[in-house]
Amino acid sequence: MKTPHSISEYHDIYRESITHPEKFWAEIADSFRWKKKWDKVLEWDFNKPEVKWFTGGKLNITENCIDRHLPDKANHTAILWEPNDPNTPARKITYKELHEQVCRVANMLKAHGVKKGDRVCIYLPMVPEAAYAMLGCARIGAIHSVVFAGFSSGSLIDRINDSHCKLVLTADGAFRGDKKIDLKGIVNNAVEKCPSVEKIIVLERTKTPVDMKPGRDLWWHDEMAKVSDTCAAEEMDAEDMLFILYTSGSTGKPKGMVHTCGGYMVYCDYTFRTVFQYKPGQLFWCTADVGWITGHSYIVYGPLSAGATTLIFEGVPSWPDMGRFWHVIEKHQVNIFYTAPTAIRSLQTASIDFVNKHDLSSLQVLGSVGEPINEEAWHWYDKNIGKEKCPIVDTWWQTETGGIMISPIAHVTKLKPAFATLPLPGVQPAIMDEHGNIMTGNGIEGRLAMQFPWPSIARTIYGDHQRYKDTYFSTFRGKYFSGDGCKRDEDGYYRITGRVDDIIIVSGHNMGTAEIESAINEHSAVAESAVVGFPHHLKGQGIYAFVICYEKPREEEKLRNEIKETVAKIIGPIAKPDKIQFVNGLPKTRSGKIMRRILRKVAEGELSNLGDTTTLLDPNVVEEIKKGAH
Ligand code: 7RM
Repeated sequence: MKTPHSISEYHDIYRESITHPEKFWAEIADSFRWKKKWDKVLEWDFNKPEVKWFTGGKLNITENCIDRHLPDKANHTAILWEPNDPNTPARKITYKELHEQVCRVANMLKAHGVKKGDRVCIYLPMVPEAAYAMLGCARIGAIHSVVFAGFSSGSLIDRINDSHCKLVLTADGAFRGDKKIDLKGIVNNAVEKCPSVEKIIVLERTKTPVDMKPGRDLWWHDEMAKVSDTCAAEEMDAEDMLFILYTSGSTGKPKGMVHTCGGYMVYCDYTFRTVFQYKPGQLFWCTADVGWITGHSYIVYGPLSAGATTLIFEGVPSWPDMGRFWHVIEKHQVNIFYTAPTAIRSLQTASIDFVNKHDLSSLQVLGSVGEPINEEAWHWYDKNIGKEKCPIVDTWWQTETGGIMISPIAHVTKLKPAFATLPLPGVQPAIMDEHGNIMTGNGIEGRLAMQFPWPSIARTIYGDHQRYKDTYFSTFRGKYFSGDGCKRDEDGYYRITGRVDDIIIVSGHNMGTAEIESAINEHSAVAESAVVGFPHHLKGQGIYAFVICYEKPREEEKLRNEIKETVAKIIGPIAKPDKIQFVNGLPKTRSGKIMRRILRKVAEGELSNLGDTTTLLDPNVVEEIKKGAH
């Protein structure tokens, strides 16, 4: 096997993986169920850019995630579902039941005219049906575009229209702690502006009364009952699209990252087994939402491909109390727990009794993802949750990378708090200096790039290959640029220092500053705005907005609230600014570019050292901003 079990094995496998990458990945890919083997392992050119893995290979990912486990694992639990309300019984879905449900969804989609290559939007809460929906699309070769159910109708409209989704799978509502979210209402508002949508299939979850438009809207349970529970898996080319997932960009428009069938499957499965050292019979829980890449790769595709039991949690960490995660771990005897630093930091502020009243002895491996984990949170997680006996895998990766890239391997890599440590086999990072040269040696800091393709790299941005090229392949010639800053210490260990571009990571979610600015500007009182991140004790980064109004605001607090609500309506509540400062001008260069570097310093409270301000058009603007900072 290619999965290292000791650090010396890691070094051997790593060396082999970069000297003979094609041989390395071919041997891993060999263990999957292919309808036809590939002709060529890899064709690539980062200058074009173009990447293709396993060309000529034919497969269906659902056969690998479900059918191939059926002989032995038909009655094993594939999905363990823990509902929002702790008093509602959990549900176990076996691999056999998963097969039936996925086939039904596939047949239901077909019955409503969905064909291979069509796009289907999934806007569902964290219920097993969300996984059935994704896999049901994949079964027939339809391309899913999952939209996080916390996004508002504005975001939904942009995402549906960008990829012309034909059908939307949603629910009447969603439970989130003690709140109910009116999903169908949000979808109804959205689709008025989405001419491509022909049908909406609605899962009954909250039993909230909803408006159903005859001829367009259908109930999930009615449609599922009409179709058969078997469905042949469509033969897909390794390079056919599997899904589109939107991620924020540095312009207002989100980027539809495209992942393809073969490479994504191989990489998700391999990294899942390797990083977490998953053993048959273990229960794996990733707390992400399926609306993010982490949910795609490590709730659905990775664990199911490995034949694991994956826990899907509908609720929130803070309800009914701050001990919910720990309660779920004890209740179901979770073995591997994968969460985000933002969740750890917020749970860390609650009384330790919420942790200590639960037996967490089933835990064997802990994971972290989404943003740099600070040392304090790392130690709290290690001591209180892992009881100093569980390795913490700090996994660095991106929507664009499809799977984990730099991470410790559980029980193998010697850990260092707040370090993502070492590249996984097959991953070839480079740290670049400001002139675009590779920095060699250790004890260095620069920007993180990749020198060689890996199987699950996103192949393009849906409908905009030029933007894909500009964003990822133009900063450094012939290399993939991640957008992150990175250090390599004396031991050769990698530490990700955070974004170097206009993306901020709020509670582990990517937000484009431009996207938030354009939402703020929708408020009729606002003339212009500039958004930057600032260190936030719980969220990692918070959102700080500098806002210019047409007239001096009379009631500042009221206007702040209105602006926050505007943003919540257009993007979603997660994008609400934490701080809003009204200003008369923004620091701009002569060419009119906002000098975010200065705003960032102000937002961080570093007023005395703003760096070079000589290129400013009007230095007075900065003095005024400094006075009003909070
Ligand atoms: C998986 C995911 C990607 C961005 C990425 C980083 C940041 C993610 C870590 C991290 C430091 C980590 N996809 N990031 N994981 N930074 N250490 N372990 O989060 O597309 O939503 O975000 O998240 O800045 O570029 S994502």
